[in-house]
Amino acid sequence: MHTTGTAMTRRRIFAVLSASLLATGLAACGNSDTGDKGGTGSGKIVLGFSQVGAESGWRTANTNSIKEAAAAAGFELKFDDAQQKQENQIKAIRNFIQQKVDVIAFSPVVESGWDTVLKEAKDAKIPVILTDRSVDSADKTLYKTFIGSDFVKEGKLSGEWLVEKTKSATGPVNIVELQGTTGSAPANDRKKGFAAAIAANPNLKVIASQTGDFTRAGGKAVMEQFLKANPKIDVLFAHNDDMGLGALEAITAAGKVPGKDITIITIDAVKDGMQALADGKFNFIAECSPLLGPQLMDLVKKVKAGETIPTRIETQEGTFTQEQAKAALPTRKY
Ligand code: GZL
Repeated sequence: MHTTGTAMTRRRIFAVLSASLLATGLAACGNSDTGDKGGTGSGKIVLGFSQVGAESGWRTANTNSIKEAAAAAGFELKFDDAQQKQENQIKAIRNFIQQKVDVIAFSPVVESGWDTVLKEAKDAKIPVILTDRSVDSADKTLYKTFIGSDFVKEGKLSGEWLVEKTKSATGPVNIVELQGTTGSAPANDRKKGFAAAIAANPNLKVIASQTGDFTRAGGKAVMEQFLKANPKIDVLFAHNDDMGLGALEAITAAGKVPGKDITIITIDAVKDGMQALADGKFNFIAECSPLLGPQLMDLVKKVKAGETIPTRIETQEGTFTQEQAKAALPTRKY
């Protein structure tokens, strides 16, 4: 077919234009693909996670849940262990901002001192999700949501069980308390809930209360001091299983029988704690689930997609007596 010069020129122009439009389109798609999925160009959603540390069995189970769920979701996970130091978490969050991750999630080791770095994340248009522990920032726009437990309720359930157990006691019931990390939401709120639950019973007295920093070593060292300073201790309330497990060593070394001479109440319900409960060394545990990974990844997807999510998501948890621990142990996931 004979094509005139003008028609030929028009065809060539059309061909060149189409090719350049196609190339631009692909590049735009490629850029938006990289741009949408964080600055790493991996093509995946990039999640920056700052973890408190590795202080307890609960924390280990929580870390495993997050890593496994991120892998299952096909996310690129940038994971940082802050060794229980707030300055390390702030550094990690700033690194995530520089790396242009898609979403930042973290468990704040303490409640205060986060506004500046969270404002930096907000200015960088990187959404933040709080997991496990919360912050006391007045500005609720600094994070998208909190997912975790109701720590006040955990303390309240612990206190209510003790009130019921000691209702026929006539004399004073001396309680010692191993607090979690000073300034952390679980330590503040569990203490608050427990104190409120026993307040109406003047014979229930907290005669000593000190932090064991959620670790076994801390629980053992502080319990040794409690035992030296207080000849009559009837109850130990430990803010987590690990401090209770550390205290067991001190109690036994002092020639006392845990679970009998001293009633022991803890929080978490990790496997070692549940074993101590089933063995009669602990008397009651209020559960605090570390298995937040799958829910967190679902929230990351929704936040990345710009969907609206609830501002607070609480995990469902129970409590365990010695008999219930024996029944539950074989199927415990953590
Ligand atoms: C509670 C969590 C606490 C656990 C401890 O959600 O932050 O920190 O109770 C852990 O075992 O160390």
